[in-house]
Amino acid sequence: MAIITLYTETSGALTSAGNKDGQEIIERKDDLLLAEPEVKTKRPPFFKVVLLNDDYTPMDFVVFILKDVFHKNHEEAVTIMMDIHQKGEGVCGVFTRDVAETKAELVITMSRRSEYPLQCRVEKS
Ligand code: TYC
Repeated sequence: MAIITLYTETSGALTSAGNKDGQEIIERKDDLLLAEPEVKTKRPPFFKVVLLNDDYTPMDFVVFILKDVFHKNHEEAVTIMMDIHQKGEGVCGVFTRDVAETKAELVITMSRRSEYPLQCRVEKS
């Protein structure tokens, strides 16, 4: 009898198996004589939010954004802002796709409301 094993957890607790006729059998994992199937887990992709330098957005506003949107403390925010100011761009944080996109939108909305041209982009990490 061929048993197709479908592991639902890796802890050695109850697992579910089925025989050829499709009947479900519940066995303990350590009672099975079958080879361990590979359990592949995948990490979610991460995305960087990159802030770009410009000549018009005040430094204080960028520091405010870094604190408010990216939860940096004052020192971190000043360091990141100065880094962007000197190098042209810099990473504010790494997030899952939805979080990165929401933060980037927030940066743009807040900047435009204050009539600053601050730009940012989201890029795969
Ligand atoms: N270059 C700006 C200035 O001199 C400051 C600035 C820093 C602007 C970082 C944007 O992402 C930025 N006022």
